[in-house]
Amino acid sequence: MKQSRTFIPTMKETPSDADIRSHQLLLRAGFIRQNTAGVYSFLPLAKRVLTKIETVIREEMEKAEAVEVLMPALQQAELWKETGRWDNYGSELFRLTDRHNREFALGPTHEEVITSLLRDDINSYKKLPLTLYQIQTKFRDEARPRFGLLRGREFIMKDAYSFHSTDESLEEKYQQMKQAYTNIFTRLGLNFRAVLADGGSIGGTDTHEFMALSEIGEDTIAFSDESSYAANIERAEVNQTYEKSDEALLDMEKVETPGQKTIEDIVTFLNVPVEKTIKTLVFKVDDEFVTVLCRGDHEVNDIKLKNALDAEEVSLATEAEVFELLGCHTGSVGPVQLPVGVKVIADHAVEAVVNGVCGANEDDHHIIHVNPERDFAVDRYEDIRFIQEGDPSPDGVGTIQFARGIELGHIFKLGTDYSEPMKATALDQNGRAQPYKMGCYGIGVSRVLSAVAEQFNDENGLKWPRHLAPYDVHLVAVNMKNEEQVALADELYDLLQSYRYDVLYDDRQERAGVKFADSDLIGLPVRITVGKKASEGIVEVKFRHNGEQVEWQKEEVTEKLQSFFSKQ
Ligand code: 9G3
Repeated sequence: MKQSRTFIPTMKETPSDADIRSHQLLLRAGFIRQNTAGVYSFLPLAKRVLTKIETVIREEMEKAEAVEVLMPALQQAELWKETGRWDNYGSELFRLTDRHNREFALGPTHEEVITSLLRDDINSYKKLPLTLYQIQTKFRDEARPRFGLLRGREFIMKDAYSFHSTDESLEEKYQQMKQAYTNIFTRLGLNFRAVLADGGSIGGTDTHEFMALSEIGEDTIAFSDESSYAANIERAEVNQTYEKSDEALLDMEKVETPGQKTIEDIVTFLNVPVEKTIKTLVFKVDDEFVTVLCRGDHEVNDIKLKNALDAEEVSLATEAEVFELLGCHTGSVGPVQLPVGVKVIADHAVEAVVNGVCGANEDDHHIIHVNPERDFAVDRYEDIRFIQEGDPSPDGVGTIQFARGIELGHIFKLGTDYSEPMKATALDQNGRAQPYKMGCYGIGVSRVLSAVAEQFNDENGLKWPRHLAPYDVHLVAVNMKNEEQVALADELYDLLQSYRYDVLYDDRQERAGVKFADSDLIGLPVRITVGKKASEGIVEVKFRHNGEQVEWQKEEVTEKLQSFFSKQ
């Protein structure tokens, strides 16, 4: 493609509202433009990369026996009312009405649509399993769109849905999709991990996330330094036994701790090890207050708490609610002599505390020598703390480290969560109507583009992996007024295209410096420059991945390019 004929609006300056490298570079290199918050246009170079990413995804979906469809973005509200999601999704769901005042959602995902599509036709186990997927635009009114394509309000997703008459068939498809995702992210050249994303029970297969490792990732991954264990920190389970000291139990005693609020204050003021302190938090769980205990050096994981209590809604009680309930401020709350009926949930580590310290439910006072069971009752001990770096890996092999990740893919077992309420059933061998067992499998395609850009760049710009680059070769004619240079550049342009290379030919009337800077910014794998030595039939070649520069005779260009690209 001649650069004078395409649209690549490069920018010298870094836009002020782009705060991560990939977002800055995709803007500066003329790949994307923002229309409004969280809404982007993909310009020609980005569109070509998207197409290559999608090709890898389609090939792997084909191998996983998934068939492509394209579903509408306009989804009638009735479908979402069948599953109850019309009401339990709030402002994140884009809603609109048509000319007849009928309600619609702009699709954030397609469980309802695909299930309603199949229930009209798939009514026998003989027609299952079936796996359908699409690559389509999704809409989610994110409260804080940011990081460019990483968290947009309109984005491209590959979403697949599988339908089964047995759990075994679903499990088989789930493993097949997990392998397909591993193949996809490997072929895309991304540094990624498949992590447990739910329950975290080792070997549990209810859901996995595929994370690209990146410092700017919003998710934290807990992984073992010696085994393949990896889990989203929200879900990583703690599997640890705590040593209970055999020191004699001392008498409980209330002490004055004027102005001491935090665990650190108490550790210093009372000169006690943090492992002997008990942190007490009051949570509102659905519509009741629950007191939650963890050791002072740990943090309560509200996702685990929610799962342990099988609650819909879990949030920290406000200062006012705490004062109303206990007559003191949050820094003085403790588990001793709570009002009757207030449940106490404690993390396992609390059970091993001996002669500990906790709040006295009285401002500026704490209790020392407090012992669980003797001095306060615990309704349930649960794993409700965040795992920490240095903890033993839950699978018993190695120690936990943290890494930050960008979630690129997420696969789920849905069971009958959608087919049941939507009465989507198939007759089983005994002629009984059973709701489909379903799985769903997503990849953030536009997010993948951003993750690749985030992983492949340097101080001069983007550095696309060869098989994802928008073009294979950047052909640059230095001076378009020099007939010899233009002649040789034109000749090479035709020759390379006849060898089926995708060539971006910089034929613009621009200074050489501008052309080279743009070329480094855009980041194609190879730049062939036709300049002063055109009269000798010599071109300069620069490889973007390592900056190496060489000179080739024009006659050897195709053969040497071939050997470069064959080193995939
Ligand atoms: C909504 C809105 C946002 C949402 C959802 C629904 C996330 C929603 C979860 C999924 C699960 C999988 C199939 C492809 C892979 C992901 N955000 N999710 O259901 F109404 Cl506004 O989308 N769906």
